Amino acid sequence: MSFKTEYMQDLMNRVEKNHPAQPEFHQAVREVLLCMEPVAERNPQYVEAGIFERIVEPERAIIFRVSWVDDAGKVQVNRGYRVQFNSAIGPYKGGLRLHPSVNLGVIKFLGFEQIFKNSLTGLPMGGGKGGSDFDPKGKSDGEIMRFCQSFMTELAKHIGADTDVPAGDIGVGAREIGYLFGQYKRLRNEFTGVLTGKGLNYGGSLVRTQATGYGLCYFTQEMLATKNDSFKDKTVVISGSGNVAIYAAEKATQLGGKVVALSDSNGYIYDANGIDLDAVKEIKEVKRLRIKEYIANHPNAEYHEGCKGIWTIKCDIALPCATQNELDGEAAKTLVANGVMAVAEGANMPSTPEAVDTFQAAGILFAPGKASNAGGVATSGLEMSQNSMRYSWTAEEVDAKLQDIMKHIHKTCKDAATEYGEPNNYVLGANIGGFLKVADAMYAQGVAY
Ligand code: NDP
Ligand code: 2IT
Repeated sequence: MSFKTEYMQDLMNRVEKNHPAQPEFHQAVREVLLCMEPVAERNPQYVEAGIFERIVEPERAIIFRVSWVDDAGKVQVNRGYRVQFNSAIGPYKGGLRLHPSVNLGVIKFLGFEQIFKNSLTGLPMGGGKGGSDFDPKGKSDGEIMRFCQSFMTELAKHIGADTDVPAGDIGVGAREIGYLFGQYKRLRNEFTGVLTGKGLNYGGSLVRTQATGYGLCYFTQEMLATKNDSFKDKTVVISGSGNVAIYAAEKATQLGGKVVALSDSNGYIYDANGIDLDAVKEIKEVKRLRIKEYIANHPNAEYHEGCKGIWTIKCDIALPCATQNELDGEAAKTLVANGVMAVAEGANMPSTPEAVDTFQAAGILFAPGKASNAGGVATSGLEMSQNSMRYSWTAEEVDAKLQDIMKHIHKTCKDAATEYGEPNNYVLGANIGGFLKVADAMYAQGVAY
């Protein structure tokens, strides 16, 4: 796809020039700006107010040294980031990622996506993201704790329950949120909802752990319903085996699907009988081991080295839930040739632009992550509400709200896509549906931000 207007092409050129060597950020911006051409045409006030130029520039990006002492007594240094991208509709909100591949461009792409995702939830949350190139793999609990405490010692200066509310992402789950929260409380002498994904006995919300995966399946269910179909008796392939993948597998199974494959960055497992999810939870959540361990107690299952091969498995529904650009054009062609009917992104930007083009050209249902994985941050928003009220909803109450939100996001995408003449284009619908609320808020608030 290429730009039709000089205005958007010029803006894209400027983004590439002003943010050099940040390919993931360019990719995320390009996808959104391509969808913005008809919006700019119908809304000249956005062009006049420079909304497009402003929305691609983070309000603030903080980069800091994180030094910590490892178990051998050696000083280690990592780099920490928090990109506070857009606060037009609420406090900055978005996760923290701990992975060696993290750099400023990756955090900017994630923070940019988060603006539109958070807007789609209908809740008052701006967009932000953070993290570090720290690699949690193979680290002891003590090392993780000392890293998180050092990271928070700087981050605490920039966040707050009404300013910026981080949460988990790759490499950050309940354990890390606990250490981060403890350090924030120690530094500020304040018990507030400054992080989400907290433990249930200190301000966490029921269903937050499950929310991204469950929400992904609720969104997929809505898409399938437009074709009078459902998860029932469908073969499902899910990449990753972390928080999002595990709870996507749980809900897909509850809705009648059969999940036959999961992966990690080393390889994938295939179990034609359907994955034994209790075994996966034990391996990944309790023991923190590799997915390969699954075959030790499941003799009928197969393990294959390399994570990309998972897309060669024949399936009806594919849910990429690992990381960005994990599903390329070639994998998309194989999925389509094998008869896939729906692809919904649990990860952020897991499909390359070539893969998205392939799915759309084939006319299959395709849900972009900023719509289909929004259940996680939506439930973070519900955690913030409960913290403000100093009250907790039951699991049934939270789950019902999550289902409503995912239905609402689906409708917002569908309505925006229809209004702009491409009713089946969820990428267009999600970008426009997410953009309008933020753009109107920016417009109303004047030019400074
Ligand atoms: P986890 O850390 O719990 O799990 C990540 C999974 O993805 C692991 O199986 C990991 O394998 C795999 N993975 C990570 N990096 C790579 C890579 N470079 N290549 C192949 N596999 C990789 O993270 P989450 O489940 O929380 O996050 C998964 C995705 O979902 C991310 O894109 C995240 O941004 C997105 N997301 C998360 C939300 C949340 O609430 N947690 C909300 C919305 C989106 P390995 O162990 O080998 O690294
Ligand atoms: O990508 C995401 O939406 C997340 N990692 C969750 C963010 C949050 O604030 O719950």
